[in-house]
Amino acid sequence: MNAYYLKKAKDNMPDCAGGTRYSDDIVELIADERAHLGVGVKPLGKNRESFVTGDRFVLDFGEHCVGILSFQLTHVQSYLDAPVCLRLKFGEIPYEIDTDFKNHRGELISSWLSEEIIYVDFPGKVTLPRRYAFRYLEVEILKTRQPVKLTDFAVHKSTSADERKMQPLPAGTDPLLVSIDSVAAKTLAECMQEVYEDGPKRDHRLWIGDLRLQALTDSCLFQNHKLVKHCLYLFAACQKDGQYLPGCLYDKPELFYDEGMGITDYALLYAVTLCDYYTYSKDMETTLDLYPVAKKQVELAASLHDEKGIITFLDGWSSFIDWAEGLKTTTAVEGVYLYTLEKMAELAEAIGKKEDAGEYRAALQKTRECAYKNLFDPQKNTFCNVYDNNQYSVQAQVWMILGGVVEGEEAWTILTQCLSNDDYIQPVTPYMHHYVVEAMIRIGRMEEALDYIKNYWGGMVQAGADTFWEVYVPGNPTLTPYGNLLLHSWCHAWSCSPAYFIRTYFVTVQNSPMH
Ligand code: RAM
Repeated sequence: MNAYYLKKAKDNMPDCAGGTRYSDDIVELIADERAHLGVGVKPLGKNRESFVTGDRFVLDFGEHCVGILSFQLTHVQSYLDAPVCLRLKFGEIPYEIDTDFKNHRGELISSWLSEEIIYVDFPGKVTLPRRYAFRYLEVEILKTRQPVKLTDFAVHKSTSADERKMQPLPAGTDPLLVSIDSVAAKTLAECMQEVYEDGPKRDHRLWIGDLRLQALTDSCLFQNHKLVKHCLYLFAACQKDGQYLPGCLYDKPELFYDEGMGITDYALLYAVTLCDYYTYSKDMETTLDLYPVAKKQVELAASLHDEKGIITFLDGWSSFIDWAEGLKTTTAVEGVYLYTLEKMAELAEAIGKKEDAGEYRAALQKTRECAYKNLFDPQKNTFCNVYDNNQYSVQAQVWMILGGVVEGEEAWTILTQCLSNDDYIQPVTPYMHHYVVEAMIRIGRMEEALDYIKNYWGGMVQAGADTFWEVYVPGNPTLTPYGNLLLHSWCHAWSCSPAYFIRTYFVTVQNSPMH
């Protein structure tokens, strides 16, 4: 680990705070066709206080919470002469409470599922040691010899977002946009802990792809530049000669990264995150400090281009782009490289690195030409090539547009012919949908971009989301990259970016950094 960068990361530890949320509101789970995955809730009023073996209830905290749970357990009449055994089950959405965790099958380990069986020896306040992400809590009294009183259920919440800094959208804004913006802001705030976690329920990890969208959106909402700085320094501390930065890292109990977690596009997006950081913070000192790390990512990618000028992958390194099954990614990753080059050219100019800026611009022009020549099929009028086994994908078209390989009307025709066309692999994650919107905005299709946001993120709002999900494919609610929906994160960082779009391009917000 690089000790200098690690110290800088530690010097910039964000503060986490958050109030306490109590609930004694109970709900019943009901079958509801309109609710996501067919499970909704019906309010049943206030909880009673006294329980015996076999009782069960579901509390609704009224909002997604990340924090520590506590409650009071006391006797009703006589002293509790034997331990009380409880089962506590946490759910971000009603479906998780409704589905037996024992039925879990899938690729991710089931220890991520939040369920505890606890034994309480003495009456008093019970505080659980772990942090949970949930809105619904199911409590089952598995064993008690005497009736027992359970009250004062509370979550002691945690976030590094200062929600007071968030400006409201002006009166008269389209209510759907207001809802999308507030769900996005909530999603981001919940994922803002000591790092930008990808999801507070699962992973709890700092991934570069998620970080890029979180930091960008945060700049328009809570402006926690210190958190961005902390995360950028953590990654810088992981820099190793001749290698990209790792795709993700763990910050607890101490900084660690997995050598096998190499994601080419994410390493490049580190540089993009630094460019964005400078745009919003104008923090020259940090930017200059981290610029060499960003530059290294670009240099390495440049050196890995083949004789035709197309990117190849470092041994043992993969790519991400999207969770779409079977997706081939060379074209898209080439687009990420070009997108990064353009941002780095702008950054280099802004911080007085004129020579670098010139080199980035020259590389940009040359590499765009190579990409058009070798990755575009003029007969089919689409990016389809041998590098990607002649596969058609929206992901490839979007990233070529973002890389500036095609522009204007030509780009728009390419984009419209691939969206909703079954011959093409379609985006799966809100992360990839972010880049579809960015591509539309890049070529000036503002109205279409706004409609896209309303349809896609608005679709989640209409299906009852109060935080945005990790995976969402309209019309295909059971699609899962993990073999099981129970392991999805229902408050996922990379889904928070519509607030960035809305506040940057579609609504004028007071004191916005961009207006
Ligand atoms: C999953 C998470 C995370 C993402 C990686 C690539 O583990 O969804 O957000 O960045 O995949």
